[in-house]
Amino acid sequence: MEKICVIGLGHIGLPTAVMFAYCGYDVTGVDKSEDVRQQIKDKQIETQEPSLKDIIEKCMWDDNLKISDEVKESDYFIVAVPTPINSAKQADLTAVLDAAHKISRVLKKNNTVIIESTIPPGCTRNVIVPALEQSGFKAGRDFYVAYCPERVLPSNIIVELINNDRLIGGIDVESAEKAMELYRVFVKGKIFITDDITAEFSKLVENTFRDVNIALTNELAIIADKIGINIWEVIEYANKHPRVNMHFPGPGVGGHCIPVDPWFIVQAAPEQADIIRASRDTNDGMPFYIYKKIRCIIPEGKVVLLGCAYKEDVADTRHSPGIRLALYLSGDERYSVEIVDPHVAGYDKDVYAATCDSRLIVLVTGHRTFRELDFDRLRKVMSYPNIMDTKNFFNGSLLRDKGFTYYLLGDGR
Ligand code: SAJ
Repeated sequence: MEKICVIGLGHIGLPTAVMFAYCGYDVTGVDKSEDVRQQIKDKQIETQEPSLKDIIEKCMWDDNLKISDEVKESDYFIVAVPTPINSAKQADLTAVLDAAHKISRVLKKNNTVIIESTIPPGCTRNVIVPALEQSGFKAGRDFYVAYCPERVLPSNIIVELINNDRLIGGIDVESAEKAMELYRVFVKGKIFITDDITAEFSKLVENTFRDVNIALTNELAIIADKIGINIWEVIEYANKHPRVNMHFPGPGVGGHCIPVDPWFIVQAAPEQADIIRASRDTNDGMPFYIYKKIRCIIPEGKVVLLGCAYKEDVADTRHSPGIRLALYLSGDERYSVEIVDPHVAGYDKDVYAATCDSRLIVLVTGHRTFRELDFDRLRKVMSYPNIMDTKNFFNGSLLRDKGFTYYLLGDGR
C-alpha cells in the first residue's frame, strides 16, 4: 500500500493521518514533541472527538499508523504544522520550513508534497518549493506540490474532514490532480481545483470574512451601548432580511485561526488592508472594553469569569479573550479574579465555591454546562448579585426576577 507521511500531529494533522490510515494507507505520523507522540501511542490524546480515539486504536492495532519523530521516505507528504504570528504580526514559518527541509532529505521522484498549514499567499511556490528543491529534484517536473487548506470546526473534525468541500491548489494541474486523487479516498464533499496562490488566499479569506463580520457586530455593540439600544434585537431583526446573515458580538475573538489568518493578508498588502487591520484591532480591543464596563459596574472586589476557553465546549485557550480579560483584572489592584472553566485543565470547576463573596460574575464562554447553573444558590453565596453576559447566553429577565442585576454587552444599559 502507498506510504503517507503526515508532519504535525495537532488538531488537523492527527485526524488527517488517522483518516488515511483508516482507509488502508501505510501512514507515519511525525511530531517533534515527545509528549504528543507518547500521548498518541498511549491513546491519551486531549480531544472532543469521541470517534478519534477509537479510530486511532484500530489503526495502530492494524499497524498502518506509526508514530515517529523522523520524516521517512513516502509516496505522499502532508505538512500540517502550526504557523503562528510573531509579535510583529508576521507569519512565523519556522515549522513549515523545517518540515520542507526534512522532506527534501528523503524526497524521491514522483513524490507528492501537500501543504495544509495556513500560510501567506505565495508561500508554497516562493518559500516551500525552493526548500523542497534542495533535494536536487525540480518541482512540477520530478515531484508534485499542492496546497490544500482544511476548514474543519474543532469538536467536529472527523465529520467535517469527510463531508466538507475541499479546495486544492496545485503548482500545476498534475500536482492538483495527484492531491485530488489522494483526498478522494475519504472526502465525500466536492473537491475544487485551482492554483496554489488562489487556494492559499481562499483559506485566509474564509477566516478573514468571519473576523471582519464579527468586528462589525462588536463595533455595533459598542455603539448600541452608547446610544441605548439592544444590538441583539437589532441583529435578530436585521437577519430576517433574506440576504443578511450577521455574526454576533462577544468578548473578543480567540482560537488559532480567526485572530491569526487576517494578519497574513495584512502582511501581503499592508498599504491596502485597512478594513482587515481595523477589524483585528476592534476584536482584539473587546477584552479591554469589557474590563472598562466592569469598572463601571463595581469599583472593586472579586470578579468570577465563567469560561476562559476561546469558544464554547472546547478546552483550547489560544488567543483566548477570557485570559486577556483576566490579565486586565489581575493587573488592577482594586479587583481579584477567579476563572471557572469545566473544560480547561488548571481552572476552577466548582462555580459555587469560586463565586463565594464575589461582586460580579462575567459570562465569557458559552459552555453548555453553564446553562444548568442554580442561580438561587449563586445569589446566596455572592456578596453582590451582579451578572455581566458578553454572549447573550443567559435569560436576562429570568435573572432579574431572581434578584440579579443583569448587564448584557450591547444592550445599551
Ligand atoms: N466568535 C464571535 N462571534 C461570532 C462567531 C465567533 O465572537 O459570531 C468568536 C468565538 O467566540 C471565538 C472566535 O470568534 O472566540 C472563533 O470562533 P469560530 O467559531 O470561528 O471558531 P474556529 O476558529 O474554531 O473555526 C474557524 C472556522 N472558520 C470559519 O468559520 C470561517 C473553521 O471552519 C475553520 O476551519 C477554523 O476557523 C480554522 O481552522 O481555520
